[in-house]
Amino acid sequence: MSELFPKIPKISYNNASADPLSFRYYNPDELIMGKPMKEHLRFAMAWWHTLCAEGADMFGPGTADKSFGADKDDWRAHAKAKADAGFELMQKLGIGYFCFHDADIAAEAATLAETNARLDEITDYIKDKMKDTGIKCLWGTSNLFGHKRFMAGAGTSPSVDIYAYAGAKIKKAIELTVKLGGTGYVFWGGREGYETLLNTDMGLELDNLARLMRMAVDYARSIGFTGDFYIEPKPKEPSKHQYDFDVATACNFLRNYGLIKDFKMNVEANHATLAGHTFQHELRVSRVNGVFGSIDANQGDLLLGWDTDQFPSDVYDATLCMYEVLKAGGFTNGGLNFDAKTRRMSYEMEDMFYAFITGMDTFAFGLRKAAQIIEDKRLDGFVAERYAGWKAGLGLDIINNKAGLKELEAHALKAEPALPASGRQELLEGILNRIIVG
Ligand code: XUL
Ligand code: CO
Repeated sequence: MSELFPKIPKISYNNASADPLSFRYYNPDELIMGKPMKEHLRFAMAWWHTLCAEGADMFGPGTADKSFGADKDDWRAHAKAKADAGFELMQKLGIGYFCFHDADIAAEAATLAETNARLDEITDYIKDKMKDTGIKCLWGTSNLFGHKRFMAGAGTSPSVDIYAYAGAKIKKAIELTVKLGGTGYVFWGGREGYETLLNTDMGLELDNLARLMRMAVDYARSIGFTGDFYIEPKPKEPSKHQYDFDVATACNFLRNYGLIKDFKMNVEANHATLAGHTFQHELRVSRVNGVFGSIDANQGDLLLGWDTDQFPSDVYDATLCMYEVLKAGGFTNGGLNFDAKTRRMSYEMEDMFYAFITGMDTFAFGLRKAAQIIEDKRLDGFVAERYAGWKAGLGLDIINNKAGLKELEAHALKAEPALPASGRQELLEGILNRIIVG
């Protein structure tokens, strides 16, 4: 098969080169803290942005051509051309995984049965390409937000028929994920929320959403899926309010409905900032709740209030992200999926390669620096020292549930407490800067 991007060579690590078609920081086999960079980072390509999105916005149509030389009215030819382009891109960049929605890999047909037949056919094709290249599926999902039938939600739809349709799509998407060996299944509920409470039965909607997730877990386990389910929190857009607002809200939902043991989080950087959190915050909340799972790596424009899904270039954020990843023990079933798209003005495929190289290098840099932070020990040491009082005496008794308010009062009556030690934020930020800038 002829190359779709003949001008793009295989991208390799060349620390000394100024060539933008090379990696400056990502050296896949180099060991960082005893593990190859590629295993730490587990980069994935998002089928939708890379192979489908053409840059349309609210005010104008797409600017990029994602036909990849095929007739877009011929679903089969176009679906295969997209797969060919995706595998060539992943191979040239050395990306080991991909993520997909059902709707990304084959255009929806007139009936569900026909759509499912298309999905069966194209996943045979994709599976063959996976076998030839060794590229794997990180996670799959179903698009339950694009079609107008889902305007009022899928798992939270007021319509029983649409709820059932959503269930059928989830069932198929789980089957496809299992067929492609995916180790994750994502729930992102863009329309699982509301526009106005005046027309919304929130209690019923939440209960129904949980019921659908329970059905998904039961079915997936029954057909041998051993991977993780993920909730991908996002506070808003397209809904005014989304029920999986942020990691803390999603954890409460999962615990409330007894789903927490099957689910983890797919944290997306730009969703975190839309929720008024830092990316690091969402990862830390996942980590302390034992639900750190996977990452959709992108960044937003902090001056805009919507999800711009930009390719990540912020090395500071990437460093703090990778610090959380290392502290969580690294990825198991998850990875770093670039849920990111090039800007509308960057409409050439060459731009896609620059975008991935910048994104991958940003996270490779972040990984290197995060490892340095841990090896340097000053930041972790400061935190350990700050909480040293909890290692002995009354502190330890409290931790071991051996003290109540009476014991606290007896202690407090002995002497007025000294002020807590300085938080030294500026010192710590300076240490971090020195490590990052070098
Ligand atoms: C939307 C978003 C989705 C999910 C998968 O903001 O992030 O693409 O990652 O449905
Ligand atoms: Co995402």
